[in-house]
Amino acid sequence: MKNLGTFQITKAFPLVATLLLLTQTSMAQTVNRKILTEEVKAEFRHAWNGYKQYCWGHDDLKPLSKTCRDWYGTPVLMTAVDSLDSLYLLGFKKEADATREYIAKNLNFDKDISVQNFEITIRILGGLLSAYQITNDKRLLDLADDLGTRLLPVFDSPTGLPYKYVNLKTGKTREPISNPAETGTLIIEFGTLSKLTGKPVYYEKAKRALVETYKRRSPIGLVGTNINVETGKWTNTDSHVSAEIDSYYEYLLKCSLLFGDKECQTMWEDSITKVHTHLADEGENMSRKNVTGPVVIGDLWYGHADMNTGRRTATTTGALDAFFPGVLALDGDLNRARALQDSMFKMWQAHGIEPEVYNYKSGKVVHGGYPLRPEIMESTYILYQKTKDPKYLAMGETMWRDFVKHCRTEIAYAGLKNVETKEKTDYMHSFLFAETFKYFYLLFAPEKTLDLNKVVFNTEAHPIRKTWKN
Ligand code: DMJ
Repeated sequence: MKNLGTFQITKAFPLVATLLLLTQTSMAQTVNRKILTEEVKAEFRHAWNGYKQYCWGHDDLKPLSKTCRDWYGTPVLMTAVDSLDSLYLLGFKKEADATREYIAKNLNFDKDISVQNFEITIRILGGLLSAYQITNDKRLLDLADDLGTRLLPVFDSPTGLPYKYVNLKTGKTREPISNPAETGTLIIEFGTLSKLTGKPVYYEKAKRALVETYKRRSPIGLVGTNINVETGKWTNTDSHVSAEIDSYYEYLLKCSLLFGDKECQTMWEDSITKVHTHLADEGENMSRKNVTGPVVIGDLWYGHADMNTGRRTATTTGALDAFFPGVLALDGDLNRARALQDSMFKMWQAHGIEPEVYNYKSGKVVHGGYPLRPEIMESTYILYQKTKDPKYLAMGETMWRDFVKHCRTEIAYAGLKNVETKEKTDYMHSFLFAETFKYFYLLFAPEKTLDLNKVVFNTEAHPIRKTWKN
């Protein structure tokens, strides 16, 4: 019995495992990356043209009614900013330059609107910083600096944990009930802003929020779903790696990768151990004891448990949870990453597209929406980069074909109301351009397109490069 590390498979399955690998490899040999790369570009262009034709100057396109949505009644150019670095990456330089010009001339944060700090940070602050690093256009950094200053009042709570909303003009904050994803997914953007402007305040405030979240972990090392930023007390003790917690874990790791922050590394290492101990759910094909080769078969899922007792509260996962194999792979835990990715792909294949919430024990869809989420493509891309196993290209191709088949509309792309009926919903999130198309593209595009070792993606897939010394 050979130990391959943290995750293992039973001896009873070597033949099955080999056959599985051979099937996947031969499937993968037929993947034509060049054609797929061109297809992704063409579909990106199709959706972008739809957005431009109907909603240029507005935040988002509603692709069925061909109308527009501005998140706060007045535009903050959500889709334009979120898409900018993707436009450059996919090679649409002329379009990207024109969009950049439009943003530089029209984006203005001096508005009497109360915005959600998390969403504005990951989509707009992250988008501006990434595009600045690509273009060196100082106007983008100035916009980011102005936005960062206007967001800073969120941290003025008794605990240093950020309020959910802040008024960009008055600095008035609201909504003290937050969650680890919103209190702990800020350090990549605010930290980068500090490094690029030389103003330490951004890093310090976001880092404190991350640490204050971690400090409130339970005695068994888990965090809950909701926390009051004024009292520092948990208002919902359900623990998981899904909505409202997910990217807190992602940023503990990425903070250490991008900034070399040792405290972040320690917090990540401690937290991930507790997640494996209390949240992992291993199916009957999975064993921690026996191992025969590099192929992991069987089930690994991460469910819900009470943060204080570790008692299992739900056996649900979903589209958002699919970021987790990618994070594990980034951390070098390839055995767990591979096993979990296989599980997530099973969830996708159950209906030819993944649901928002899925019960992995019963195989039932709990919430059937699919708002064009990118997490499973992100993990597929990272796993392919880390393993070069062609099975991930084949996986990506299957998902790409399903995605186009079910989500394409006459003028753009639409999320699904229900993955079982495939009925569409009248919305196209900006993360379609920022993330979903980008990860598909990066999976299939030539290896030299982007070196994963040289960038850290924020949770909205905006690549950040460490261009500073320390
Ligand atoms: C994105 O805005 C980000 O990836 C965030 O971390 C989670 N939700 C969406 C995509 O699903």
